[in-house]
Parts: sequence; C-alpha cells; structure tokens
Amino acid sequence: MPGPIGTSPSRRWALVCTAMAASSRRRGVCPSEKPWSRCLSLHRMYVTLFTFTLLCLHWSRCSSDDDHEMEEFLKREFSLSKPYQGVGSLGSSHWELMGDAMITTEQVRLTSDMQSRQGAVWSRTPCDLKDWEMQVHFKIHGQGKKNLNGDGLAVWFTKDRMQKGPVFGNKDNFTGLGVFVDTYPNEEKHLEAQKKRYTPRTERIFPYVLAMVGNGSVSYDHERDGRPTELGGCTAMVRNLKHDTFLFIRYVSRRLTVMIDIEGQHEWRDCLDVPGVRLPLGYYFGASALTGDLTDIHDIISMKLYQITVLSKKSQDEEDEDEITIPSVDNFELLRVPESEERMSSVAIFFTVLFSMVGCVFLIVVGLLVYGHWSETRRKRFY
Ligand SMILES: *[C@@H]1O[C@H](CO)[C@@H](O)[C@H](O)[C@H]1NC(C)=O
Ligand SMILES: *[C@@H]1O[C@H](CO)[C@@H](O)[C@H](O)[C@H]1NC(C)=O
Ligand SMILES: [Ca+2]
Repeated sequence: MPGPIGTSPSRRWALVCTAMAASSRRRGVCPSEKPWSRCLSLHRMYVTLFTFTLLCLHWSRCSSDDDHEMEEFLKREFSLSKPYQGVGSLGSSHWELMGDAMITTEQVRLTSDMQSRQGAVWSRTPCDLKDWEMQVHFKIHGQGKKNLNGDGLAVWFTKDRMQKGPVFGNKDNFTGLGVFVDTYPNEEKHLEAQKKRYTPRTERIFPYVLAMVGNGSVSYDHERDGRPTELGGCTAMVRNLKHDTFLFIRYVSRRLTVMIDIEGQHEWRDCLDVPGVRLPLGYYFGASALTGDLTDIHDIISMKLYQITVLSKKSQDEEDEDEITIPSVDNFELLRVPESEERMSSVAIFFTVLFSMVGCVFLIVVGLLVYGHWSETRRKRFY
C-alpha cells in the first residue's frame, strides 16, 4: 500500500500559501506540482501580487519544510473489510447497515441498479483520532450509458449517523465532512434544458469528486452539484472499470487531502488539498449512496482507517490550544471560484491592457533616456 507522504507545517503563511496554490490548482489550469510557475492567470495575479511577493519570500521554507515523518497504523475498529463478519446482523459488529444496503461475500452493496434506492453503512464507534487517513475501495457500475446514471456515493465523517436524506443518502445540513463521488451532472443538464452553455472555465467534467464541510446549517445544493460549498474537487472517470478504484481521504494537522487511484496503476493522483479544515473529534465514519430516476450499483469493498502519527521535530504549534466544536474551513472565500468571475474578467482584461501599456511606455522612456545618455557620452568621447 502507498506509504505516507510529507505534510507542510501549519503556520499561518503556509496555510495561506497552500490555500492559494490549491485554489489555483482547482481551476484546472495548474497540472504541475509547481503551482506558481504557470498557473496564475493575469487578472488574478494583480489581485494576489502583494501576497505573492510575501509568499515568494517564504516559498523555500514552504516547500522544503517536510522535516517531520509520519507513521500509520490500521485501526480495525474503524475499518470495514471482507469477510464483513457480523456486519448488518450482529449488534456487536463495528459497522451497521441502513436502508437498501446489503452484504454479499464480495462487497457492501449500498444500492443496486434500481430507481429510488438509498443505502448506507455506518461505523458504530465515534472516532477520537486527531490525524487519520481513510482508504476507500469502491466500485460504481451499471447498465446506464454515460450521463444516464446516478447519483453517486459519499464518504462521511459526521456528527450524526444513520439518517436518511437527499445528500447521497444522508441527511442535508449535515455536520462534518462529506466527500462525494457525484456521477450525474445535474447543473449541466439543467443549463442544457435552458439552452445555456458553460464557459469552459467553470465546467466540471463528471463523474466528479468533491469535498464539503457542513456545520449543521449549510445545505448541499443538489441542483448545482454542490458548487456553492465545494472545497475542491477533480474529475474521476470511475464507472464500469475492470480494475479497482480507490479514494483516499487524509486529515492530518487540519489539512484535508483527497487523492484517487482509478487508473489501475497503483498511483495516487491529487484531487484536492485544503489546509485549515477544522473537524471536531468524536464523529462517525460512514458511506452512503443514492439512486433517483437514474441508477447505478454503488459498492464499498473496503474502508480502511489508518491512524497517522506525526513525529514532528518541532514543538507542537498553535494547533492544540483550542478545542474544535463546530466544523469550519479557514479562508473558505479564498478557495471559492467567484460567482462573478466572468464579469470580473473583462474588468481584469482592461486593467491588464492598461498596466501593460503603462509598462511599455515606461520601458520605452527608460530606453530612450539610456540611449540618449549613451550616445551623449559616446559623442563626448569622440570629440
Ligand atoms: C455555518 O456556516 C455558514 C456559512 O459559512 C455561516 O453563515 C453560519 O454562521 C455557520 N453556522 C454556525 C453555527 O457556525
Ligand atoms: C438546512 O438549512 C437551511 C438554512 O439554514 C434551511 O433553510 C433548511 O430548511 C435546512 N434544511 C433541512 C433539511 O434542515
Ligand atoms: Ca449530481
């Protein structure tokens, strides 16, 4: 299995630094590991120029500060794997089934390929681990052609458990973390029906993996596939694959990282990476899925929880001082793609052109001055 990778420290500048890197990466313009080299679009550059300068000063520390190691241990009481002994039948089992979910020898089937199903599997034990990683082995398959299937599955770390609802089979206004594998593009279909089109910049290709943190009073916008509350996400073509597909959710030092392994190459691929995610202890792990008019088979093959121990050389930083009671995300605004981005961008283009012209004029003036000075001294030398 994949080993631990380094995390950056949780100091303020690192948070901002990575938040902005993540926010530019999630726009889909930054495929590489060096976000600053290529991915800042010009208009955003002006907005972030000042911060950027500060970040540059810290960048070397930002990227090299991996001087702590991590260890991971499988925690059986929070893991679900074959042969699923007692799950769904024994009260002593660590996991409990709900709704249409059922156990076979090969998987926990959350929904079958039928309409209006919802099923879930929930851990019975609240988890008090501070740093952890959940590795989910799942499978989504069905008869439906692309975009005629739905709705997807979710992995949860929430305050409440065993509650039915519209958010991939869990209740709305949930409290905690949800990571969704959304297989149906509701928003796109909705826009299509209105004969509108996406701008390429805001389009998300489905199936799409995304994360959301709820505090109990934030609703998941199903019609827009959770766009208003999206922390980050990525496209993941996970349906009807022959090989195994995995989702990794890592929560270490308040940093949420989601990775996927769906190519059958045993390689992790970054999906999202968000610092400053505050989740209380004592929440429950679970997974759920839902079908509506469109259907799919949503299977969980295993969920393995690893406790992560960060062996930091540094003394414990600010992290431990206050206990978290309500889930939240620092600098959530920074992660958001502004709704008014399209209108913004024409203003930004104007300023880009303006600044460029001012810059050119400045260069020409400087050039002329230098040339004048140079030719003058040359003339002096010759006469
Ligand atoms: C939950 O989050 C929303 C949006 O960020 C905020 O307006 C609201 O005050 C928060 N509620 C609580 C109880 O923290
Ligand atoms: C969720 O919260 C929103 C805003 O606080 C509220 O309008 C809505 O009725 C709530 N929905 C449920 C199912 O509790
Ligand atoms: Ca959807």
